[in-house]
Amino acid sequence: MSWTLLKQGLSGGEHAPRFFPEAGPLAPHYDVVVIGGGGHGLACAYYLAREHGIRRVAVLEQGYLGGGNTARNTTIVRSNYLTPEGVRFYDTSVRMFRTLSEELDINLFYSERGHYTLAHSDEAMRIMRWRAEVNRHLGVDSRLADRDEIAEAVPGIDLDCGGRHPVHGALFHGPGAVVRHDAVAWGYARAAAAHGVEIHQQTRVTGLRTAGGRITGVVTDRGAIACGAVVSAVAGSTPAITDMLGLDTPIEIYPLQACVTEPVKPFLDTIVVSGSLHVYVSQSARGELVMGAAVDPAVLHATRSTFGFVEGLADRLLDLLPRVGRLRVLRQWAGMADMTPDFAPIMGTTPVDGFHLDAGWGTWGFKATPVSGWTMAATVAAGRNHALITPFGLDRFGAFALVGEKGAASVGH
Ligand code: PYC
Repeated sequence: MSWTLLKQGLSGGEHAPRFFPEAGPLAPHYDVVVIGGGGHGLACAYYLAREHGIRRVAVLEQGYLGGGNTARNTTIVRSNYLTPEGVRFYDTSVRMFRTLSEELDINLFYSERGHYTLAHSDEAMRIMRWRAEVNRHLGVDSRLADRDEIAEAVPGIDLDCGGRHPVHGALFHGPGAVVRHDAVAWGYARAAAAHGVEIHQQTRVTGLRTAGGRITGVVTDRGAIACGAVVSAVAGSTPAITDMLGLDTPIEIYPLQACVTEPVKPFLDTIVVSGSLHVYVSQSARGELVMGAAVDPAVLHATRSTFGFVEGLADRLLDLLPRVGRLRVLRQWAGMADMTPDFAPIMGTTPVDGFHLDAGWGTWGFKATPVSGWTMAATVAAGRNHALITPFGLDRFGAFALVGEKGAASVGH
């Protein structure tokens, strides 16, 4: 038992200090209202206050802080995307993650351990080569790996996958990392609050007010507030918010499920992904295998997790890593992935003046947390999209200027 725990138990009422002050009543007016108290919303609020001096900011969270997709992902960070737009954007995120523990003064357990995306066919190898070349052209450390290297890096791997899907090679991405997801949200929350940001949990947005095509306020289940700008960073609840403005997006919501096993001694110190087997797996600092699959096959606005998911995942994982067959699954869960047709996010200004979207993250929102917060804050402050996010505007769908990122998905969809 830790000394702090013992001291608290015996002190009869001495509590650890709160991470951030409890927000009182809502103020009648804020400069910016951020809807969504996950990593993205909190990071945006933090950078608004710290980098742009915009401190009258309220973050509204319908549930508890970081309880949406921030807490429901598999903690992977990487920048080995397919398009130059995606690579530049996620590379900035990786760079920000590397120094985030110091910046937020909290140990995020950022652990850079390399990331193998396995290819089970010549066609898949071609995509890996393509990604490696785009990555390296933009200064990102990715390269092809052969079977011998994979066998050495992934103890116990069956490179023939039970004879069904032999591994031809892989894309190796050195900066691939894992990081404690809840700590990212809590770190941003504490730092934002220290700069004056108010964080209101258990506060549901029920309406948005506009006048003359401009956002003027937010209606909540705790009363209405006026504001100069709104950022919506609500992942699976995006359609519920955009419907309030009659704003059309091509987003569809699919559950994305994941699970962890009981902890075992460290044996896997890299991240392994197979798009063909629909599996990604890493080992956490606690020793658990953290695993996931593709999104569920049908649109659904729910976070229920299913036996069928674990059964299917285990079936495919055991082709790859037969030695983990005796491990028991401890927990499983689901997030709501807001998928776009081109697998790239929707970010920035919208046809409603002052209303900004940070959405469409599909299966890779967590890894974008720092860069999305930073670029969204800059966009709100400047009144125009930050250069890194201009390719991701909502208007790209009407203009047929898609950013085809499907080839960089960890798992097939
Ligand atoms: O894109 O790295 C990824 C990822 C992992 C799990 C879901 N998406």
